[in-house]
Amino acid sequence: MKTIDLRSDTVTLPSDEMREAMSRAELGDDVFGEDPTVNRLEQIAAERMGMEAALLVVSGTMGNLVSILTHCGRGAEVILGDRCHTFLYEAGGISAVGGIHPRTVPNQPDGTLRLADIKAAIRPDNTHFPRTRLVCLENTHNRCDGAALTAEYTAHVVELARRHHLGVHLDGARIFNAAVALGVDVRELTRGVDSLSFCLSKGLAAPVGSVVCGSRDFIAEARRTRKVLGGGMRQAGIIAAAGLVALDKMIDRLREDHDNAAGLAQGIARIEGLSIDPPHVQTDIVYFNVAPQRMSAEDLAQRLAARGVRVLSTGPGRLRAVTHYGITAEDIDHAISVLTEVMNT
Ligand code: TLP
Repeated sequence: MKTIDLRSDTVTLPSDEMREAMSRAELGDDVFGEDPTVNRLEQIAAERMGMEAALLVVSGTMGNLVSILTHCGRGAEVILGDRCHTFLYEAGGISAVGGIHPRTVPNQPDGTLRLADIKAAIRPDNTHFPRTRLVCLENTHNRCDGAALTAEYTAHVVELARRHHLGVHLDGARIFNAAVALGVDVRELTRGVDSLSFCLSKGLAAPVGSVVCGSRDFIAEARRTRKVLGGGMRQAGIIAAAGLVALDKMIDRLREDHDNAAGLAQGIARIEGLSIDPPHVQTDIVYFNVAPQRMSAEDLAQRLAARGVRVLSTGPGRLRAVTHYGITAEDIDHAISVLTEVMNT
């Protein structure tokens, strides 16, 4: 039985071309700055993002942690969305490791933070308060149905942050999904932010790695932070080689994942007992609900898995399916028919 694994776009396996590139990669000791493949990846990533410099890190979690620690000292406060990945799913790293205080404001269903909410959360200068240093955005927004934040919205946040002398960090784990969905160059979505982290190992299908981008000075400092966290890697060109293929070959095809996600969402909307809101899926992430009187989300996920379709149960009555490299339109049709069968038995 073929397994159709829709739990996440992190389950992608590297393409043959990536494996080939990894086996042939020119290597050196990256802690000495001497791995030519890592250096090439960092240079190309920075150019792609319209930033001065870049730094390869192990994961998206490390990318956000390195960035936020580099922006903030202990006791500083970060404004971020209450549904963002850094707040929900990064093991409280900014507090645990950095002594940084998270100040959440509500994420709107489209993944944005209201400008008025950000403004109201900025602390006045008073010895009772932590000092606000940074605003974090997430694009696309994982828990907000994979919504893409527009360039206009990002520019408004950057402008507000500037006025208050705050930095802006962008968790761009899936920033290329946003660029493809909005039909813009990715630089439009990064313009003005002080740092961003994007992942090679999600929709772009590389086996390991994320990249932090920022100014030359910021990245020099971030390199030190990465070292503190034990993230200085040696012959990391092995993974950078796959990352270079990811940037060269895997971006344009994200459109296919978005089409498959839209097809899946349409199929789900037709199945009795399931519902989906909003019905319009913008990128590769599809959240949907199962009527509690029919079965629990865990139950549904288990019954699907027994038939070779894997999705994630993400809360009471709520599930997530993510399309990615290796999932075809036929797989989506099959997944819809399995879902229909499970809901009818
Ligand atoms: N997200 C994973 C899980 O951790 C939930 C997933 O399957 O979606 N930012 C965003 C927006 C993310 O979605 C993720 C991973 C990360 C950062 C962290 O990346 P990794 O897993 O590489 O540490």
